[in-house]
Amino acid sequence: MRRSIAALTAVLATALVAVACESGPTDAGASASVQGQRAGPDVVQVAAGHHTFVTSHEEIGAGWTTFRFRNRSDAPHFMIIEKMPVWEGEQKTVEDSRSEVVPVFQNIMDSFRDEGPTFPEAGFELPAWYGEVTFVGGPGLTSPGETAETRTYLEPGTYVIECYVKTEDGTFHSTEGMIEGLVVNGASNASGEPPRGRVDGRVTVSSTGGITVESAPRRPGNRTLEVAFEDQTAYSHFLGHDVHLARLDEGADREALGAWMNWAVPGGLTDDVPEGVTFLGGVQDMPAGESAYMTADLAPGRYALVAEVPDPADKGMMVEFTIP
Ligand SMILES: [Cu+2]
Repeated sequence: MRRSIAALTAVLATALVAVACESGPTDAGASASVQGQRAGPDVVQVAAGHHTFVTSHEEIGAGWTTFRFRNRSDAPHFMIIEKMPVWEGEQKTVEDSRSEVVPVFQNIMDSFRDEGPTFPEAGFELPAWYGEVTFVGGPGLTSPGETAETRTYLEPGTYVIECYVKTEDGTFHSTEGMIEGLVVNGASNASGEPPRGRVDGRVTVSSTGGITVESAPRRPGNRTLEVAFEDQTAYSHFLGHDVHLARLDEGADREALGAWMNWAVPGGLTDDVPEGVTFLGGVQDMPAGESAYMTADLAPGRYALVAEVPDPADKGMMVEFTIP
């Protein structure tokens, strides 16, 4: 099951990851964290631009790693992290995703829109190795101007980061170039127990129980939530479940948000986010039994935790909490 999820998810994910070097870890801007967390060998800064990722590191040590994800564009983005397999003795890389996965997912999306394939030569079949890709979290949906942090454990390997939000005409951000590589080498980053600082709440997600808020932050401020994946599966959009945090303004339309959370329908997961919804990050798909941590600035108000799956409310995967 994990394989099939990974395979399909990877296809989508591959569509959009671009990494560039924005600022080094010794940069003044980098060391003064927006979220108050100091820079270090276990912190990677990522700036999302117009269909680009600019990262502070292209190679990092292994261990618990915080991705500080700043959205500097005018569209929503996320950063799913995919561990690439060794297939028939060959390490797959971002180049393989760009050439064999991204075009196929775009063609699949084109067919959902009753349009001819953008990449006719790529066809509609994902490569066999795609089934061996493992999704290991990464920052969730983040609205323009917002900063999100997600801390996840990375073992040594070759990774791809990507965003598969779509433009309003149905082109994946990954197709536009928002897909990049990341190498995790054999050295430990020597970071301590996860996460740094305290944990203010805990959330679980499962295919049978949906999203459960075991404990929620009780006060406004910079707050960290543990997100634990009790299981993982593949839904009708080929992908597994994840958890995104959204602030809901007065008048936010829950129904519109639920419909938007499915990439496989026209209008779903596009640059056009439902009104009154501001995404503040989250934790992308992870294997069963694993956890990651998300950190966001929470003002008093109403919040939703929602999965990027078809009809999340019906699956118990759209729940709310309030910061008084
Ligand atoms: Cu994007």
